[in-house]
Amino acid sequence: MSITTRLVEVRTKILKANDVTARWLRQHFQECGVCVVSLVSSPGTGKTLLLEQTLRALRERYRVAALVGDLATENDARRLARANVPVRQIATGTVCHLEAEMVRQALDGWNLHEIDFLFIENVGNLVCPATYDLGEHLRAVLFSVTEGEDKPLKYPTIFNTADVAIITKMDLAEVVEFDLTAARQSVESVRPGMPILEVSAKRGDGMQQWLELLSTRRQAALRPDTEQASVQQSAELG
Ligand SMILES: Nc1nc2c(ncn2[C@@H]2O[C@H](COP(=O)(O)OP(=O)(O)O)[C@@H](O)[C@H]2O)c(=O)[nH]1
Ligand SMILES: [Mg+2]
Repeated sequence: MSITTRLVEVRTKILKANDVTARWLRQHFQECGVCVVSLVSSPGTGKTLLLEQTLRALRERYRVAALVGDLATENDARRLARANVPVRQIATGTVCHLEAEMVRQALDGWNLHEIDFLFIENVGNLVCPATYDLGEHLRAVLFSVTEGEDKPLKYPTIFNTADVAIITKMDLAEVVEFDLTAARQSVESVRPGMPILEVSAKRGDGMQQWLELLSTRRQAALRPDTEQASVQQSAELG
């Protein structure tokens, strides 16, 4: 057996193990009535700032918490903790994405029945997180006006695994001559019909639409018939 063949086999096994844990997490989240939302983007796109503003806005109506992944430091967890909600950092070391097992371990000791929304900020990377299901109900992929309109064309896989695209830093759009039409077309060509939000977490643009989308998705995700369907699907798969 060649080295290449063995590497592929190991990777397949890891992905399969991740899917099993992700399926368990999804069912557990459903049973506890917690809606789980993950954010993924390149480093510096604005995940943490958007999350901080989101936590501040939602905590008036919902019980919210967050997990945040980075290779090193607790910086983002400290920033998010300013919203006065439970936050935990996952330091991945050399790993360029979060895995379902890391999420499972990070939740140890938290009573998920007491949380309405759990947010997960993934490690800044548009490649590796694409193939790792975290059991989330909603995956948001972000790209900022300073990164170029063709990000979706360059990284189609992550856009294909996400449920909503968020264009961030809209307050800078004019100064960097961002072509919004081209950016929207990039998303549309990779993932026709995908909802696209235009947001500036700094100035507040688009925050209302984002918060409304979260509430609507939470209701849909946790409807009893969805729960039933998910349990049934697990039984069939299991
Ligand atoms: N002008 C502007 N800057 C932003 C916005 N969102 C984030 N930033 C800045 O971009 C930098 C990276 O943001 P951060 O939230 O840490 O990105 P992350 O690496 O994706 O978590 C920080 O300096 C933020 O203040 C925005 O909407 N507008
Ligand atoms: Mg961050």
